[in-house]
Amino acid sequence: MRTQVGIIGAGPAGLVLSHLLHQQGIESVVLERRRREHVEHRVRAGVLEHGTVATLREAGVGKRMNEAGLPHEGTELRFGLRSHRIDFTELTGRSIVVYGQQEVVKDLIAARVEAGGDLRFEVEDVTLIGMDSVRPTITFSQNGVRQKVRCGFVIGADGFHGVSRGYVPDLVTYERTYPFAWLGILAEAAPSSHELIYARHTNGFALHSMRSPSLTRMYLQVSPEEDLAAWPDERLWEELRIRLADDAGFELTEGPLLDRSITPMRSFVATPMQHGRLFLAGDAAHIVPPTGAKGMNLAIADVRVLSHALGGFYADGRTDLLDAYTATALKRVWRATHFSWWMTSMLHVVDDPFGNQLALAQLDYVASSRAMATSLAENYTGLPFEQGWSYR
Ligand code: RFL
Ligand code: PHB
Repeated sequence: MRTQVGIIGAGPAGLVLSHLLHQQGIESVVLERRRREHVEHRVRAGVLEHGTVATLREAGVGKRMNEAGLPHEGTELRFGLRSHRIDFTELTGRSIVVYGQQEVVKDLIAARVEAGGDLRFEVEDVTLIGMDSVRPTITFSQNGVRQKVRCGFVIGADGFHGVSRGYVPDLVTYERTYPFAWLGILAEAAPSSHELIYARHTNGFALHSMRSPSLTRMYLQVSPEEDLAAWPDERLWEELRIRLADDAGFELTEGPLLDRSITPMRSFVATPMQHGRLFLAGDAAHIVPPTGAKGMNLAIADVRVLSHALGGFYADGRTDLLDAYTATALKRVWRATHFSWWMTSMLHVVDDPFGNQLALAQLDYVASSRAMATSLAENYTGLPFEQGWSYR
């Protein structure tokens, strides 16, 4: 088999890239370890930045998002029983859309399948050969048969636990783990507020989010060693009621739980994001804690840069855009890494009285200063892109 771009991983990074390349007449093969049903049903991120929404619309995969996505023009910060609204639209002229990552993934898979794209699920033992040559090759097994794809370029979009990052020699990594995790639930219950609520309570952080007018997504700060079995439904609801309470009588709508999981929190950045003709994108190269809602947005921002650079290579033989990939992508990655770390530190309770007082002072400042609120809104809705995703 031959292809122009071999992509490992059918998460948001791999699928968006395959679609954007197709829009520019560049062919790709996507190799995914899991079943299609599995990747279409993983409950993960939910917030799409202004620029992510625009990218999906421009690329012709925004139809369902336009119909079912929930546009949000602000968010709430809650602490000391008081609510403070950050008005994104008033402060920045931009807004976000709440639309589940698995819906984005479904839309992209449907578009690739409809266009006759080569997507392969349930592949095993992906191995990369000759990444520093002009004919990098991927080998893999499918249904017990070993196969080979000769590529022009290979994209490692295989997430944090993928294999691609291991093929970049002399990788430098930067990492921070946090002394807490998020226990996330999906409930069949109408959202209790029109907007997301980021709450800091002395018991810990809580987030009220949603997926649709009948599905609520919520998170609780817990210990990284926490056992899900210690959280029967009644305890979960009780703790959510305590942490999300305000002085205006906030009431939480309850309903049956459809999903629950615990996610550890980590910041991680690997550089360079390229070795020869191998390029890393999304979680394969960097992870942020979910407090800033940046993970999926960064993955899509990376592949916008790659789509433009690969477009330049195939249209005009340019290599300068590809050579600049690490620097271009990391500029945004480090900004989002700082923002996610900052939101995380401000909203979580730690075993450090000094740290907790600083966090409260910071929250107070955001709630009372237009300049600080604008900074939060600008980062949350997403900084503008420096270039388009299409080379032409
Ligand atoms: P993904 O989505 O992890 O996709 C990588 C794909 O590669 C496949 N894969 C392989 N395929 C073939 N061969 C191999 N050797 C392979 N190894 C792995 C995997 O099966 C998978 O399908 O990475 P991508 O595309 O970079 O997208 C990144 C986003 O998924 C991620 O940043 C966000 O989901 C992070 N994240 C959140 N981000 C937010 O912005 N807001 C959130 O609320 C939020 N919640 C979350 C999250 C991530 C979670 N994880 C990782 C468990 C909640 C959870 C639970
Ligand atoms: C979500 O809806 O899953 C969500 C929203 C905002 C975040 C993190 C997760 O910061």
